Amino acid sequence: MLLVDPDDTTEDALPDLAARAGSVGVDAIFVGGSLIHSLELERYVATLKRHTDLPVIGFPGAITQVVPSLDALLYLMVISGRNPDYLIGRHVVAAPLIRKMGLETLSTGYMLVESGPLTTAQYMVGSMPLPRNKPGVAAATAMAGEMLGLQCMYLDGGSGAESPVPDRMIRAVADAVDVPIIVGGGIRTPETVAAKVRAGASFVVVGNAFEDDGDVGFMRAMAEAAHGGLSVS
Ligand code: 1GP
Repeated sequence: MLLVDPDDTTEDALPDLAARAGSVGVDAIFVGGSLIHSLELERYVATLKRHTDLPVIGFPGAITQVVPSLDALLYLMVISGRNPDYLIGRHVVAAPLIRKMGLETLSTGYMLVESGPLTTAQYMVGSMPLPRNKPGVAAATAMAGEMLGLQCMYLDGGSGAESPVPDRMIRAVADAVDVPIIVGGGIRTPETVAAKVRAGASFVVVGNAFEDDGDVGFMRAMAEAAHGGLSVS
């Protein structure tokens, strides 16, 4: 998955980025961020959609990022945290809007994982991330999320994380639940992508690394690693 943050990628850059994503084997495009200053998100997503056949999925850090031109929306419940606002409060506010827009929701157990210095996402949700050396806690959290009916789990070190989610934690979660597992945050090399997939990730999300290096060869190597084209011993 390619993550596009509208504050970091301008609307002018979207046609080229969408073309590259489509040609290298990206599976879907996530749009969102913890803090977005753009006032034109609806137009931004519509522009992106005009230039790609890939699904464009909202990854909202706030209700203002829920726009009708999205194909679907990650309906994120921050189950790593204990902040009721991110467990149910914002969902109540957003639900009538989402229904009115006719947006498909993908209910997601969002788990922020300790990854080095505090990330924006960790700070914004106002709750502690999962300790990175406690895979058992992550597994129990994912189990609870699955029992509550969540459709997928997202283990996230946060944008620009110093250290990605540990493989051992991904494996523990993959052993504990049957739903797909999305992994992101601080993933910058094909080797790391391959390791996350081998540990049990169904999808790997990359944002910062593609902002820093949008070279088509690099993007292709990352996509191929996600699809099993790179084995890591
Ligand atoms: C952040 O998982 C995403 O929520 C992607 O992180 O920008 O560090 O790739 P990066």
